[in-house]
This record gives sequence, structure tokens and C-alpha cells, in this order.
Amino acid sequence: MNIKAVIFDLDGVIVSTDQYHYKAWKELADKENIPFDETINNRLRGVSRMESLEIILKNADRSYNDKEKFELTEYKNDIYRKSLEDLSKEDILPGFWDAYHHCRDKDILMAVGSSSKNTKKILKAIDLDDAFDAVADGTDIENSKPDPEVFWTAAARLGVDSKFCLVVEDAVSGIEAAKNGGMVAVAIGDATSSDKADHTIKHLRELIKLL
Ligand code: B16
Ligand code: MG
Repeated sequence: MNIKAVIFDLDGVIVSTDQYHYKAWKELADKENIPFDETINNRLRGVSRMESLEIILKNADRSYNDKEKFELTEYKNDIYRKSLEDLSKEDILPGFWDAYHHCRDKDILMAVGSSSKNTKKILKAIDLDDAFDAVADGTDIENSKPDPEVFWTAAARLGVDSKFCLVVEDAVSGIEAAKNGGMVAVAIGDATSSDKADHTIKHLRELIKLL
């Protein structure tokens, strides 16, 4: 493969804050008496905050207006951001540094492509705020995964054509976004259930074999 850039998804690939998302959404759902469990939570991976809320509200027994929806996303985000205070570089997932150093050795550029509007806060908390050649996140885009916008933004910032980019994703919606964007898609974790990925890996270190 002639790969010139690797675009890492953040949550679920570099660091795992999915349990923090789950706890915050669960608190909101309980407050509103809406059924919510880990299975529904899995559908929120890679999905924007407002779209996540819309998925949760499908199980509500009343409708919510735009003001209420905005307030609910703020409520959830406040809880989520408080839990990020415990995050440190010890939380970087195993194998990340092996993949990172391998890319540097081979002059492969690296970016983050995340749906999260908290990306910069998370990267700072885990000491990776200066580690990448580009970052594209939820604050840069109008359309979230499976739309390829976040990955195209990352590729444009790197100055690399999509067909030379490889995306690592833990979300099915993220694999679809990478393929919709004409990139090589590597699935890890929950995304390994997708039949659209070009490769599946169990551990980030396995990325080395693909580069
Ligand atoms: P925020 P990723 C995604 O991050 C999460 O997987 C998803 O659960 C979350 O709803 C989304 O970010 C938005 O996050 O509320 O912080 O803007 O996997 O794309 O790095
Ligand atoms: Mg993710």
C-alpha cells in the first residue's frame, strides 16, 4: 500500500472515553425516564452530540423542542467534561506509540479525525496536543460520520490526496465515512463488525504490518 498519511479517530482508537460518554448519556436518560443501555450506546460511536441525542430520544414517550434538546446536550456535555478531568497520558491505548513511532520512522504524516467538539481538551489532557501534523474535529464540520467531511478536512490540512490516506476507526459510521471519502479503512474494536472495512485489527500495533 502506498500510504502517505494515517488519520486516527480519537475516542475508541487513541483513548477510550466511551464509558464516560455512556455514563453521561445514562444520567440524562434516567433523569428523563428514557430507556437506554450499552447496546443503544454502541450506536452513538462516532456520531455527533446532537445526533446522539436524537437517537436516544427515539425511545422517549414525548417530543422535545429545539431549546430543550440544546439544554439536554449541554447537560450531558457538562457531565462528560467533568469526567475528562481524570484523563491523563496513562490513558493512551496500548499500541498507539508503536504505531506512532513507526509512522514517524517511515515519514508517514499523522492526523486526528474526530467527531468530538472536545477533541482539543482531550488531546491536551493526554499530552498529545502537539503530537499530530493536523487535527480535524467536530468544531470544523457540518456533517458528521458517515459523511467523509472530517476526514477530508484532515487530509486537506495534511496536503495529502484521499487515496493515499488510511483511517483507523472504532465506529461503523467512521468506517463508512472513510470509504465514502475514498480512503483505506482499518477497523478496530466495535467497527470490526462492519463489512466495509479494508482491514480489521485487534490491536493498534498491528497497524505496523499495513504500512
Ligand atoms: P462530543 P470520535 C465521538 O468521538 C464519540 O465516539 C461519540 O460518542 C461522540 O458523541 C462524538 O465524538 C461527539 O462528541 O460530544 O465530545 O462533541 O470517536 O469521533 O473521536
Ligand atoms: Mg471513535
